[in-house]
Amino acid sequence: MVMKSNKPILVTRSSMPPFDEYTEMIHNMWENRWLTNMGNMHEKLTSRLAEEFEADHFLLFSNGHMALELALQSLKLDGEVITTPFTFLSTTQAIVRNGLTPVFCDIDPVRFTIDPAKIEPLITDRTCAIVAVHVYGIPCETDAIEALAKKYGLKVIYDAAHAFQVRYKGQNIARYGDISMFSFHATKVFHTVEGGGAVCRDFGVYQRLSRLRNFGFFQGAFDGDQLGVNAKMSEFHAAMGLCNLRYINQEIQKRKNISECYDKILRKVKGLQLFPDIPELERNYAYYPVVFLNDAPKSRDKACEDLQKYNITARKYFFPLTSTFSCYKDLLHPEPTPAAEDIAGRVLCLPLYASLSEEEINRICDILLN
Ligand code: T4K
Repeated sequence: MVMKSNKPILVTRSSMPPFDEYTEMIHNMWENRWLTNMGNMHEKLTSRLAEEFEADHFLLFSNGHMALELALQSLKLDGEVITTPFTFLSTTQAIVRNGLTPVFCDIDPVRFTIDPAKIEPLITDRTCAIVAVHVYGIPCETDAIEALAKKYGLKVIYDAAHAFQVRYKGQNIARYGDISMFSFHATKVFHTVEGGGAVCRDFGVYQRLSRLRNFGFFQGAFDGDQLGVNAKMSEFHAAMGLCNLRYINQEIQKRKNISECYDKILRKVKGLQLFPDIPELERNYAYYPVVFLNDAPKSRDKACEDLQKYNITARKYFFPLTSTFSCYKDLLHPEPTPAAEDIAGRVLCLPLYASLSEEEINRICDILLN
């Protein structure tokens, strides 16, 4: 019999650096009073992450959403953007808030990312870009996407919110596309409490994006033709990032161990589809998605409810599809995306964070197996 615990298990739990390391890191700020606007911590984290992403042009942001929204703006796009509905609502909102029209493309049911074979029929003379998502840290089929982009002269923006430290086909995931955007939210593998980043291929785009982030200023000078906002990261957030970076390899190793514990038990269960096997992928173990193959959506919803009875919260990331949100009812008329709809009705993300114990994993699996 599975025992109910008083200690709730949530879908994730932020990892924290040692308290003293963080206070040491911010100590000087009580002396110098430099708290934001690209201070010392901000500059250090920018250069550490540029190294991490193997990027020439990298910018920090106040959060991942602003990085994505401004990234799209910096590319001066107009018209239709082909994208996935199987994502967090930020992806679609960033497109719509830029005055662009999202055209929803179906996903690959094994990989959960946009299906390149379904992109080409959606391309029209209004199409300007593809916004693809490395959902759960699973890389999109970058070669096929970028071949299409080249053929039709489209920009490619990757929402890599979940993909920190993922490597694919021998290179850092950040090196794909015109821009790759990352989230450093508290729920992510690497976090700055709130925060985000963008890697740009082109220096001109980087300059524009930098201006958009800070009211139109670039390297201290105001460029009047570029209206910007305030999407800067503060020194306190950057300091958290610098501390967390020290532990990122341990963090990913612990998540790997936990994922392997789940795999060992759940791989034997018929009717469950687990994380896809993708050649040339180095994972970051950001999420543990499980797809219930039988009797959807009842079996997924039942599993979720049963776990909740034991104080365990799993999450239906990403249900419902963003194309179905009521805010788009009068604005968009999406074509059906049956594979995405099917997966959204069957998927459940199980708890995954560095301090999850083996005993807790066994308990979660026992409830699912029962
Ligand atoms: N693109 C994609 C594909 C994304 O998934 C996201 C964000 C973005 C873009 C935009 O990036 P950001 O602007 O957020 O940087 C969470 C996150 O807020 C969001 O960052 C994330 N994706 C999304 C998938 O998940 P919720 O509504 O599920 O979060 P919440 O508050 O329910 O938290 C989930 C669990 O995390 C809690 O049960 C406990 C734990 N938690 C949460 C917080 C806030 C902590 O341990 N510490 C915390 O501080 O959205």
